[in-house]
Amino acid sequence: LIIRSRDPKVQEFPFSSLETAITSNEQFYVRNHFPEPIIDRSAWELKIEGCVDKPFKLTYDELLSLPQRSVVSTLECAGNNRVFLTPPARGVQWELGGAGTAEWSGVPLNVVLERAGLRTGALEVILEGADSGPLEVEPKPAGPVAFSRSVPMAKAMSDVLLVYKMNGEELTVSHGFPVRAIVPGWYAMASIKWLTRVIVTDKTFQGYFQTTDYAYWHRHDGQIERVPISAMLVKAEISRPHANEVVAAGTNYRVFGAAWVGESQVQKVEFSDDGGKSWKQTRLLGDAMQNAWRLWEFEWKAPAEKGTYTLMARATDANGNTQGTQHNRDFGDYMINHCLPVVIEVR
Ligand SMILES: Nc1nc2c(c(=O)[nH]1)N[C@H]1C(S)=C(S)[C@@H](COP(=O)(O)O)O[C@H]1N2
Ligand SMILES: [Mo]
Repeated sequence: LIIRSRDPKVQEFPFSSLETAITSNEQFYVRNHFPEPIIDRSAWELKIEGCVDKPFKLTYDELLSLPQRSVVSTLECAGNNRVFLTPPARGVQWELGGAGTAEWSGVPLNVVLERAGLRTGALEVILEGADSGPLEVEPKPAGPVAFSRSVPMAKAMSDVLLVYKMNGEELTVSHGFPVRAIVPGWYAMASIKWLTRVIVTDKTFQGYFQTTDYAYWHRHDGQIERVPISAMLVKAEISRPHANEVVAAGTNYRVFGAAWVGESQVQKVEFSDDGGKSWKQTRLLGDAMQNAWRLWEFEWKAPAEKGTYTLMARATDANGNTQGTQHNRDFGDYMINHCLPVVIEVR
């Protein structure tokens, strides 16, 4: 993994090493905001509280005894690909590897919400982690702020999982041991690690990581509104060739990558070797999957003429959404899903 920051720990998956749809636990990127909490599983409890009839606490063993489900889901950091922004943006300089795909196993959130009994007016579910720290904002909050996000009730009841296994193994500390949330199809800031509280609320959550950070400007009907980031936008990334790779002129090269989208499926991926002027259809590998990336390949004949070439991939989802040529400035330095150039040398 590529170290992007030591404190807090931020590590990137070297995307040019992509081989399989499932990312191994060792190769899975890490994005922390605060020091990692070390939690003793026998002391861990999950509080289910707020706008419910019967608030209760769950121990780790109790959680393991509840119905379990597994889902293959891609996590992508909302700031993935930030290094491609011009002018340069502040924050983690993610290249292509602020994303990974794993099989996550745990208890559906709706199981514990139903046990608690939702009160009328229950609107959102706040997920809170055990980690916290000071924020870089003015005015500075009085005490440390926990990492927390909310999901609307419909999402909470449909596919959110309280996860204790990643690719069949116990979660590691960096990925949220003992329990994390997985919010399938959403940018990964919603998949709260070191989960300790589930708070049902009848108001829209106004937390820092919900409204100030990890939010964007949404324009509609002449209005502009601050909206929390949610589902992943459609995206294809090229794994090989990687930037600055030297490819022999006139040879056959298997271009390879992955493409994904949240709450939909990838329908096609196209490839361009002329900076996006012309496009050719690539071959999708494996099965179509909701919320998980799909590998793709393209048998490319490298140009006979030597020089610098700009390769691009472009994905389209089942709703017809496709990638644009420029970053949407209303998204700030998040949700970067315009076609990314991979500049290579043909020699
Ligand atoms: N408690 C907690 N949960 C968190 C975070 C965090 O800092 N604290 N980071 C979020 C962000 S921004 C991302 S991209 C993912 C990263 O998950 P990973 O480290 O398992 O890849 O965790 C999310 N959940
Ligand atoms: Mo993230």
